[in-house]
Amino acid sequence: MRLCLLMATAPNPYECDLDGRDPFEALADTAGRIRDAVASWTAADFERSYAPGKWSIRRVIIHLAQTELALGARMRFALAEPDYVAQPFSQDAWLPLDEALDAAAALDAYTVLRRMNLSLLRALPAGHLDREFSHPEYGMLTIRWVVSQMAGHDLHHFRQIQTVPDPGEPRRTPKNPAAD
Ligand code: NI
Repeated sequence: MRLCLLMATAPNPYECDLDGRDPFEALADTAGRIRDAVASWTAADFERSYAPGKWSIRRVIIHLAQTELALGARMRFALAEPDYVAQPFSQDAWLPLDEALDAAAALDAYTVLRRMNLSLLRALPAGHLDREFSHPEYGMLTIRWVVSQMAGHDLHHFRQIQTVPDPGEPRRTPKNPAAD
């Protein structure tokens, strides 16, 4: 896992979560898989956490919606503005802002924003995926890099969600606890 991170050409923190999958294929797939995984859950089920002291699954899904919003906006700024410099955002500062959101609304926001972002990406003219912008911490990035970041980030959190059992099922052990 560590070797994979070292070999990345840019410090995409979720490169290993993708595990070689095509990021566009994963991006189009994971939100629906998350929705299916929690389809039978009640509001109380979403308040369970994937590990002691960690976010509840409702908060994880709020975080996914916020990430879709923030990175979707980042891509649009990068595509629309010359020499765009991304504004970093803190997940821990953002989460309380939307903490009142219920899990069903968070899931809807995440999945609809994903559809909107996929529509944008699929309609991009040739070459626009390689459009560059800068980030104060990561340096020069491209739209393509953000796609890989989003796709790997999804899978990272999907694995957390998968460790929380459906009601009535025994708790499962993560396949790779070290990666969580
Ligand atoms: Ni995250």
